[in-house]
Amino acid sequence: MSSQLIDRSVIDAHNARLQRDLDSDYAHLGEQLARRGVDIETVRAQVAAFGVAIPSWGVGTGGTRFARFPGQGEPRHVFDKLQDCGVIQQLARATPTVSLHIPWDKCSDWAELRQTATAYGLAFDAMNSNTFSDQKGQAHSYKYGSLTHSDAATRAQAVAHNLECIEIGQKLGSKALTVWVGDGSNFPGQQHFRRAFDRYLDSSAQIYAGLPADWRMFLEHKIAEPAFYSTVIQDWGSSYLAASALGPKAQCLVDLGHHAPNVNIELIVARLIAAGKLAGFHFNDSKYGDDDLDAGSVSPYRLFLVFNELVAAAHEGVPFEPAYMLDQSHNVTDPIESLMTSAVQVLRTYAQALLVDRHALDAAQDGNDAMTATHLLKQGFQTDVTPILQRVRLDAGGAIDPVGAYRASGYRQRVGAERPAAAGGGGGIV
Ligand code: AOS
Ligand code: ZN
Ligand code: ZN
Repeated sequence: MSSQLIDRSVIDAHNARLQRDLDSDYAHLGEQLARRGVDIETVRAQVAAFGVAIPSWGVGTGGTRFARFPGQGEPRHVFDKLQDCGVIQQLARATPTVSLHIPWDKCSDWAELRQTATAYGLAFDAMNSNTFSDQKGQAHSYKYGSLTHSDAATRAQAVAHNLECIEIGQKLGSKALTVWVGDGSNFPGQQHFRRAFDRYLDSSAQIYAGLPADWRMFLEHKIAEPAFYSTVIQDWGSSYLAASALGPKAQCLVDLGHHAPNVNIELIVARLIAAGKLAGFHFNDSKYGDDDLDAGSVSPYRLFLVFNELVAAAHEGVPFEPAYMLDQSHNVTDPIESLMTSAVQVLRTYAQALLVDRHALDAAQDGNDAMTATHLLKQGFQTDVTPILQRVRLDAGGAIDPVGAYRASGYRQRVGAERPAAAGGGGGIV
């Protein structure tokens, strides 16, 4: 099985060429940080302990509402997807878990899937249900909604599907269920807002009742799409109301692309942390809407400001345990390259946020010194932490330059020959 992944000798040869430069860059950065009172080894250990999950659907080409242009060697089923995730983890060492989507990732032997994951050094993150599209042979259509549908039998079917996702997740060692529903309306007057929300609460309470004791339920809000006039769980307000009504195991998941333009997402994150309701994140980037561009590719400072809230809360000892996942749609890149790059970007941003002098920031805030406060954030954001990231990968057995090593390995060409062109799992809605 491991022969399917990247050969150790390819990674070693690649690292051997880069290690001298890394050593000198790392030493130099260590000196710079020491002058600021920051111990590079402490930062390195924190970054090494950080992981972000890969969505199984991310390793296929996403596509849009208009078209999907499959790439070479697209994964044909969940085992292929897992193999690609194994490569991402092998080289970038930042993504120890995979998040599955049911029914896209259904298979006939969950025990075998779990064993395969373990062999690749992977475990399973949150399970994702799908009641936003109809599956073959399904009795009731989700055209007019799922958990909030006006018809009780359709709601019951959607509840049963979520309970099945929990059941599968238990076989895989998952500990959370993420529920995103696109339910809503396309015309003013089409839907009774309060009744639809009540139906959501009623249906999700039935799912919540099926959660094992050590599981959490992540409610993912999204402002619009596929419903373009109104969405039932459209923002963190509705999500928070629902999570509060359900109970302590229900929390609010923040997908960075799911807000109105210019919304202050880091402020939402701070509110959810304060309320004990932050489930975690779907990282991606956007320019216009739920674009699902690669994390930090357009607005890296916005991502930094989110991490600044997380690091501040951790520094202050606030109890919280966010789940981190990428949720991107790759249309013009090799998904493996995008996912490695985005995982590294997430770690980079975390490292930058760790560099902020929290005590100096507290003092600047208390003293109303806006210029110093904002300078302290910029100082962290503008630090090139690349040597720390490279070192963390090298120490964990990964590649100093994951994309370079991946290209040198010829993995894509190899799976291109092994996997005949197929439609691929996972659609254009991410
Ligand atoms: C949809 O816009 C969301 O981002 C969800 O997370 C969705 O379930 C996932 O992207 C799979 O389509
Ligand atoms: Zn998402
Ligand atoms: Zn989305």
